[in-house]
Amino acid sequence: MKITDIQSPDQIKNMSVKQLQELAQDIRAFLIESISRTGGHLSSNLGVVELTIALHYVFHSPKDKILFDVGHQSYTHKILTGRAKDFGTLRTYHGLSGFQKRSESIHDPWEAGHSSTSLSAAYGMAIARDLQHKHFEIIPIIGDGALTGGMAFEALNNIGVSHKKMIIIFNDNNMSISKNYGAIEKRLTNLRSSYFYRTVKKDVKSNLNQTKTGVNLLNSLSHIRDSLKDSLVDAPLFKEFNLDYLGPVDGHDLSALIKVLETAKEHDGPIVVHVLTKKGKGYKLAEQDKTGKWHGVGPFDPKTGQLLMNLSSKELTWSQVISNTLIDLARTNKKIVAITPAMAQGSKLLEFANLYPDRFFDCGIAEQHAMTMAAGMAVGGLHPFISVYSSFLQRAYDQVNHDVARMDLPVVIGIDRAGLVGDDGETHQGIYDIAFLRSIPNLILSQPKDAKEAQNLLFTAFQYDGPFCIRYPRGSVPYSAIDHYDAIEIGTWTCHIVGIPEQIVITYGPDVDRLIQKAKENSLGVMIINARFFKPIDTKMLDTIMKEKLPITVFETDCQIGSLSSAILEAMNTRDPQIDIIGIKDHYVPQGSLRVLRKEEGIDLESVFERLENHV
Ligand SMILES: Cc1ncc(C[n+]2csc(CCOP(=O)(O)OP(=O)(O)O)c2C)c(N)n1
Repeated sequence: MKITDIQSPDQIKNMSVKQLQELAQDIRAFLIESISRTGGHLSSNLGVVELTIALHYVFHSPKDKILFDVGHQSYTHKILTGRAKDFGTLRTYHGLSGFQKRSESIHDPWEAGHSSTSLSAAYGMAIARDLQHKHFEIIPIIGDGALTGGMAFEALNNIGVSHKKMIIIFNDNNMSISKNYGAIEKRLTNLRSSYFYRTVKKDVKSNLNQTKTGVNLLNSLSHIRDSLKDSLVDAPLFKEFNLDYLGPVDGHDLSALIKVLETAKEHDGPIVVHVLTKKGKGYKLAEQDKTGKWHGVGPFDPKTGQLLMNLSSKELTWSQVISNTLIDLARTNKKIVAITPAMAQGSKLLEFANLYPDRFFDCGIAEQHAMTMAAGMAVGGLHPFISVYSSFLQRAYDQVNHDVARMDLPVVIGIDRAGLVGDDGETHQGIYDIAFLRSIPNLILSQPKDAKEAQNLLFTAFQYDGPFCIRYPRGSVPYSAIDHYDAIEIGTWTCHIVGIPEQIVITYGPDVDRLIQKAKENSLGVMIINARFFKPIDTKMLDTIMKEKLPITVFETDCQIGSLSSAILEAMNTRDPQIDIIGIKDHYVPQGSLRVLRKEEGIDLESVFERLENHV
């Protein structure tokens, strides 16, 4: 079958297993060819081809709801639901999304991009279904990486006592982006190995026996029970959550998959189907990958595996610049430790991990825990560096505020992929962190304009005894290692003059130099301000440039509400307060009665009235 001819999953319903196997091969070839041109999440998708075919064979989408956790592994689902013809537009503007997307297809009941949400969403959908007396299946598919995210366990904690019917597919490929870490991973190793001896296991006793729904299932399924019996093993991890369990099953064996899914479908209540898949299946380089290089790739030559876009030899990614500097600083500063929530590859921390294995911590997909752990390390006398992608830092907002900033702890937060990230779309654009961090007391928030400033900022951050954020974008920058570090005075901006300035532009990050270059090329007389601190901002510099009486443009590349322009307008307003703003200042408010606190903060009615009288 021509892959692009598939319009609907109905087309595979009458296929034989052999035909489905051929389809799987064709889809794999299509994925490799297509992703090699567009880039995308190669390994994860190659791993779930048979699983997705089996899901669409057994269930009836869109009536039944298939939810992929993160959604990065939903390409075969897209193909089977009539979207193969659009794969040339994958992850491009107005093209096919790299994740499930509700606006894209009726077969996408949910959308994500961030990890570990599928179980909560499925549970919510199950509650809505049952309260409205509707009847359909809900099938979340969650990977072993995503299962390290706390949200998944919070959901399981509810699901396990709910008796809501749902089939949780546990897609276990023994990898997150790179190696998966933690106790769960260890526990799973035992569970996985049961697969290898299941065929010789004589007296298999399923944990299905141990819950009420499990007994029902076994009774009602006597006809298929025997054939499945060999697949049923004790599942300690899921049993603890009161969940029935089937598996582990070979995720590349279509007949086994279909059988186990049909069984699970009969089950009344939540059930976990444990599926063992091979990440990168069918593409040798991806199969052998242990570091996550093939998890998400740019365009490549499928024959050689060579990436088609190579950096110039003088450039490094921003993440690499930060990582090199961190490695250098960590040589002499033994208090430095590095933390990543499952992004060692993307954040370029693998070299640090190799050099300082005792000082490197991969927490799994657990931004909240990672941030509080950093705070704990700081209390314990270390000076942690935690690297988090800007959009994933949204997860750790309370931990930055409550655990790091409130106690004013020396934690350096590297905000990677800050600003627009491009092809991963809405969920990954790192454009909100300035706005959501700026309101947190005690926090320093900065962004370098070039690699030299990045190195000096990181050096400065480790000189500072409090929370210090450095954000840096996706992409690369000309780099050479500096031979000595210069501390940067916190809260200072720099001024760059091109020609005879007729106007002023305040901007930040790599756009500073781009703009200088462009102004020179166009003989534009302009004063360009490098606003390398968003908090605190350089109010002295602001005063100086205001005196120039030149038109000022704030050029920001992140969300406009609450970011640099807001900071500037707030500061300007205090100098010429036509608008008098009354509110709680930039600090943590201690305990006290509301009456006392309102008075102390100047937001009680008397204080407000006094201000009103003085304002006229
Ligand atoms: C909150 C959050 N943190 C980090 C990521 C980056 N990320 C995307 S996929 C992935 C690994 C997921 O592993 P797994 O669930 O096992 O799926 P696999 O790709 O192995 O199939 C990570 C860490 C994310 N999407 N969301």
